[in-house]
Amino acid sequence: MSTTTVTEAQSELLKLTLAYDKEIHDEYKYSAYLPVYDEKTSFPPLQPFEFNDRGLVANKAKSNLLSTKENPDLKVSKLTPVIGTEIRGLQLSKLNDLQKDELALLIAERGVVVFRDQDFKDIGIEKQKEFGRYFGPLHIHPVGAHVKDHLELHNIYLGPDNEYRNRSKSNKLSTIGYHSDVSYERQPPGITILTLLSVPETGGDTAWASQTAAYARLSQPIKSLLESLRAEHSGFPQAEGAARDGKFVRREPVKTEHPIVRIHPATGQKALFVNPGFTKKIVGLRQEESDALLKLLFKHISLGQDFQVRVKWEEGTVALWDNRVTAHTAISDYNVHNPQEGVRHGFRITTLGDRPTGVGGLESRWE
Ligand SMILES: O=C(O)CCC(=O)C(=O)O
Ligand SMILES: [Fe+2]
Repeated sequence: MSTTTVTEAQSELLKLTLAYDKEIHDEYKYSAYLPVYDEKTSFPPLQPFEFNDRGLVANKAKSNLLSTKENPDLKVSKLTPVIGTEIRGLQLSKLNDLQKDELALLIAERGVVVFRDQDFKDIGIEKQKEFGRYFGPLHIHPVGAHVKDHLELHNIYLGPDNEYRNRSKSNKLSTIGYHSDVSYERQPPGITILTLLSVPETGGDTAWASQTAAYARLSQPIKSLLESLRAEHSGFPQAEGAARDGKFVRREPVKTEHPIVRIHPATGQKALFVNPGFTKKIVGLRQEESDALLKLLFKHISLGQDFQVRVKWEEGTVALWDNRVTAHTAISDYNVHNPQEGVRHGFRITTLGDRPTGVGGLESRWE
């Protein structure tokens, strides 16, 4: 991987590492979105804030968002019975507030909503951020690459000039790693908006698992047990790994104990809130008990193809998911060194949500 550190001699010293090879992106339309690391700006711990879920005030029938009378071009289809809806004929960039409220509810109900043929990638970074902010404050990733001058745009990039996203997978049997985005945060993300700018001809799909269905499938005794427990989600391994790899850690890592069964504020649905990416142990159990129970749940989430959906990206696709009711994984099955398979590049806008609440008011807590 060739990365260069350029120190720009401007009024202030800006230390910026380019995480791509300039030469192979000469003619790239989205070169302003290529991955970089600001190695100067650091952030204090995230502070509590009051979160208003837009889905709470939405019209349940979604008559503004999904009206075919108003919009005869609209095509809405369920990708599977349990999770995932695909929408064609509607531009995210043109939605009014009532429609956005209904969209927030639809995402909560369906887990992930995939919009095709979008102009979202071309509306400019300020408008992209403004769209995200409607749903919640934007998260700045503690260690990830981002878009130059916009730390809120977390970079997704895998190409011949930067294989860093696959580093931890090189000694693994597969690239699958189900997670809920940065679930270690005190008020972890609600809606994530992922836009791809460059899509391999084939490969590089994303998969989501429904955590409401995963919860619903469990037997009553296991449900009852889990509803009384919290699990620890940790940002430490990610931050320590990044530091080991010479990356800048812009916010100190945290650990948070979240209820294992979480209630979505807008739908009232219960969902499992543990994931193999960030959940380290179940609080209050013996080590072997915690290990066994987490292993059971991670296997359940990862193997449940009958409550998962796999989406193939197209030019113009934008996917929006609710991290409170889903887990997801990138599928890095293509050969980045084959020019026919190409580069996969995009950006993620991640909105923060509520402090998780479980059954009987069981709340997240931390030291
Ligand atoms: O690239 C993808 O398909 C998903 C990436 C992802 O999970 C993430 O950045 O959170
Ligand atoms: Fe993710």
